[in-house]
Amino acid sequence: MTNSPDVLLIIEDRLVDTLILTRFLGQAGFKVISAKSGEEGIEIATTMLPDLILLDVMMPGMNGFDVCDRLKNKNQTTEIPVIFMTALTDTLDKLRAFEAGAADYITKPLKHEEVLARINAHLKIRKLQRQLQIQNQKLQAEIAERKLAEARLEEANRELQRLANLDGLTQVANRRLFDRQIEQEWRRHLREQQTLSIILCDVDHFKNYNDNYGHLAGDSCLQLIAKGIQNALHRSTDIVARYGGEEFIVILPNTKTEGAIQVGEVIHQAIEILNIPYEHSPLKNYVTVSLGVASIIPNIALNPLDLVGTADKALYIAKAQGRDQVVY
Ligand code: GH3
Ligand code: MG
Ligand code: MG
Ligand code: MG
Ligand code: MG
Repeated sequence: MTNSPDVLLIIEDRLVDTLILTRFLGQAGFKVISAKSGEEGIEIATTMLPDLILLDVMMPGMNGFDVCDRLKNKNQTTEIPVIFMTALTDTLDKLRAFEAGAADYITKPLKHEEVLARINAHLKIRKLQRQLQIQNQKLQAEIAERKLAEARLEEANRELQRLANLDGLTQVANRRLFDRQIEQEWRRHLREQQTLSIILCDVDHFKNYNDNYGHLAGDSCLQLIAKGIQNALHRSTDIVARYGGEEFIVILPNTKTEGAIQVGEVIHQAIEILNIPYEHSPLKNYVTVSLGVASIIPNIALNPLDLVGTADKALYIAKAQGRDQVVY
């Protein structure tokens, strides 16, 4: 807030009226500028942006109504309060003034105290309006900022959620997500009486691999295998998860036994094709996996653990039969 005086613009064709009013308002503490025609008034109003305009109605050239109309239609001047001053007292004229956007209307001969009171009233209203506008702008900015912060938080939460469901080493789903997904798929397959299949995939002689190549190489090997399994899956609904140390598990929704065995073979081959060197392997000279496949149409007497148990038994048999194979 500045302490500079409010600026009043008088638009009036009669010089003597302007002089008297200017003198009085100047003594009242205002800075007064004036124009002697509507055209000049519009120009001064647009460049000086006064705080309030006192506008005569009857002038040669543009009359006051048209001047007010024009000021109200200009962005820069639309909010400056305009008080009409005229000898006209007809109600229709007053209505026309307000239609043109006048803030107020004073009839001539002017009573100075009344002019002063009305000017002060309208300046006060204008100031309050400005404060409201500023507060409103601040509020809008705050709302926008808060919305942005909320969106960022949501995004961060989603990312956190995503990370909470991913295995840190291999970037496939972790056990937590698997447990949730298998429950969900189980219920859906129970409702729809469809076949749900899973595949357990365990790296052969991996302890020995770690012992030979070191734990870091073992980690890299697990990353490659996770990728290999993921790339071997072609349905977007299939999910691979890290089930435990060097064990992965695949959920195959709506997949019958033959299909699941086929996917098992594809994974088996995909890992073979990776050809991860394993010189000391008791089996081949590259890393191999054993896979146990299980399928079921869920019923209420069983639960997902039964399905995992069946796959685990198949995997055990695959190991017992010499590893590097798929068993149903
Ligand atoms: P099998 O053919 O019977 O599966 O033999 P195996 O050696 O693979 O089985 P075992 O369960 O005896 O050993 C699994 C090994 O996997 C033990 C552990 O050192 C290794 N392992 C488990 N998790 C990780 C891991 O995150 N990183 C690495 N590098 N090794 C892991
Ligand atoms: Mg006049
Ligand atoms: Mg006049
Ligand atoms: Mg194992
Ligand atoms: Mg193993």
